[in-house]
Amino acid sequence: MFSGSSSFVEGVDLAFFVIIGISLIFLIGITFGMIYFSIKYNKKKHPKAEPTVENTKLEILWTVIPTILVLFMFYFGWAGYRPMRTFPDDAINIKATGKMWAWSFEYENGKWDSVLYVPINKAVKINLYSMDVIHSLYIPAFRIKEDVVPGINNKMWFKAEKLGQYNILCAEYCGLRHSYMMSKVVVLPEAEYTAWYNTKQKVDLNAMPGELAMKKIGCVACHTTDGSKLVGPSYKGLFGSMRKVVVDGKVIEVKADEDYIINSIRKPNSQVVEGFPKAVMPEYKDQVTDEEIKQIIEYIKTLK
Ligand SMILES: [Cu+2]
Repeated sequence: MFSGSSSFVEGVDLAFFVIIGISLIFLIGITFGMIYFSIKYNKKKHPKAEPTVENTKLEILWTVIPTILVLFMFYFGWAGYRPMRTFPDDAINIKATGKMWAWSFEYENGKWDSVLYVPINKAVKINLYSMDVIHSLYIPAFRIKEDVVPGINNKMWFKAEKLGQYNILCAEYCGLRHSYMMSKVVVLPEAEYTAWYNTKQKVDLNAMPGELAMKKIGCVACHTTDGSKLVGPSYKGLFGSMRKVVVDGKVIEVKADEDYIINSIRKPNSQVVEGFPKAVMPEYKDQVTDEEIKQIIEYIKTLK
């Protein structure tokens, strides 16, 4: 009946239209019933009220009919939902990481991207991880949405059935730049996908390891390298500069040396740069290795 961009579209849309259809019948029925009764039992025609005390038949009827209707709607909802929770064994595994405020997708061969590339007509299983707060991976065109909760390894799967690009959104309010947490899923023909998968990670040869690490970790969702302000301060001219930071409510001046940068990654809220919101950045622990921090520092040094 419905054709869509994933194998779930039919079931979900059917449940949606069944529920909307039943609601619509009731809306029309109740509205006209109200009008009819208010004319029929008008005060002018019936000046004295005659209340009905008990009507067993009516009570049975208004218990049985809604029960059947609710079970009817439940059936369609369940039928549409069950395949989403039945994971096929031959699915491709992709790890999706949500963080404030970007998505990244990592493949079995270590390749990663901020855009989700998938082959057509092939089951794709997404393992969901959060680096900080609760996010929700939402692909409206595929009719799927799943919470991304720190400490809980949620998962979802889908089979894309139409080539093209579809939006990915975060559907759980996760802070200041929640609305910027968008990406795309690109559905490719199988051969094109395989070719993409097997080409080495496109690495900008001119880029320093620190720059690549920052892109992968997602630092650039909040910090720029060109001096412009996002949620957090820019990296431009950072290294070696004097910074006014708020420590325990007091503004002090510190030098942005290596320890300062390490501390800003590991314990960002112990020294927030004056004028920037407090407690926005999560503490990065095992999400960033010491080696990566070293690379990041080397890169920041070059941003004069
Ligand atoms: Cu989010």
